[in-house]
Amino acid sequence: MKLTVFVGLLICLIGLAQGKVYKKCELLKKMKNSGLIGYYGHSAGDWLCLAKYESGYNTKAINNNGPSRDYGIFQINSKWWCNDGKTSGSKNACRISCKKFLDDDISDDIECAKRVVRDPNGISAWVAWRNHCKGKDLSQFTAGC
Ligand SMILES: [Ca+2]
Repeated sequence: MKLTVFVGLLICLIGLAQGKVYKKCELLKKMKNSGLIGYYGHSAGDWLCLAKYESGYNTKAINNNGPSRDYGIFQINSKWWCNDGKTSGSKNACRISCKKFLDDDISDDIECAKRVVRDPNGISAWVAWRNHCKGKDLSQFTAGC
């Protein structure tokens, strides 16, 4: 019985180390401290709305698109930005393993998101931003923080 509890605890701890679901205000604070808010003119509302609709603030989110996959809180794509070892013709523009976008430290995710918005498409690279955030009142995303 004791062993079962121990193994259960261990699995929980491994789970915590591997990823997390951010609270809105915690994510906002991290984004502010990393210089993402205001970067290339994009607001806190833009980034929180984007992350909400892309991943539900979950760093463990993965979506398989067939030829490529989207990883982490910003759903960064393996065709263009990161290397997952199974996407043919990956550009890996952020020069990073996609696995790094699934852990609970989002510093590297934020650096890659900055790289994405420096491209001509800017924040429109994210379909969820275009569909759910663009031109909308985003004040609910920062309310209470
Ligand atoms: Ca990371």
